Amino acid sequence: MSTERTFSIIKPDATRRNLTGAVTAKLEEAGLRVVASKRIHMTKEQAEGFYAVHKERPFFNDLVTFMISGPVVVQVLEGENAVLKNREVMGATNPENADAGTIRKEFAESIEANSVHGSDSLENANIEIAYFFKPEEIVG
Ligand code: RTP
Ligand code: MG
Repeated sequence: MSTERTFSIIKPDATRRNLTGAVTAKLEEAGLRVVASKRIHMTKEQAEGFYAVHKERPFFNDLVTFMISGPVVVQVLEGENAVLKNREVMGATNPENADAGTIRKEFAESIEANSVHGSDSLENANIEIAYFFKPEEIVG
């Protein structure tokens, strides 16, 4: 077991429905600690850069449009095996396939408007954290 940091986004469908606290409670109940958090409205350029790995995918333009459709909350989460733990509490990308009790099962509206993003590896977590946060904004 090792203490890790991962990166999370509470997506526009969740902020629109005032679920910021409800989503964060799920993360905390899973043993993750919010060590940085800010509410932002991403620019198109920021969202395109963040999702650059998906730029050849058919859903890329829709995803960027969705991610800039309202404010999001970007967070750094800390805990034992934080990357995997966060993926588990998020649930499957498509809420129809998500396990009971997961964030996406309880809150997601669709495969796109699925309430949360979470880093899929420790390497990507470090890249994504650095994309949105300065080191001094993270307080462990
Ligand atoms: P995320 O990156 O947001 O944590 O989600 P993920 O790993 O479970 O899903 P990924 O395959 O990385 O896709 C990124 C986000 O793109 C949207 N998406 N739309 N319309 C579609 O078929 C489709 N597929 C994916 C979702 O918002 C997904 O979370
Ligand atoms: Mg992903």
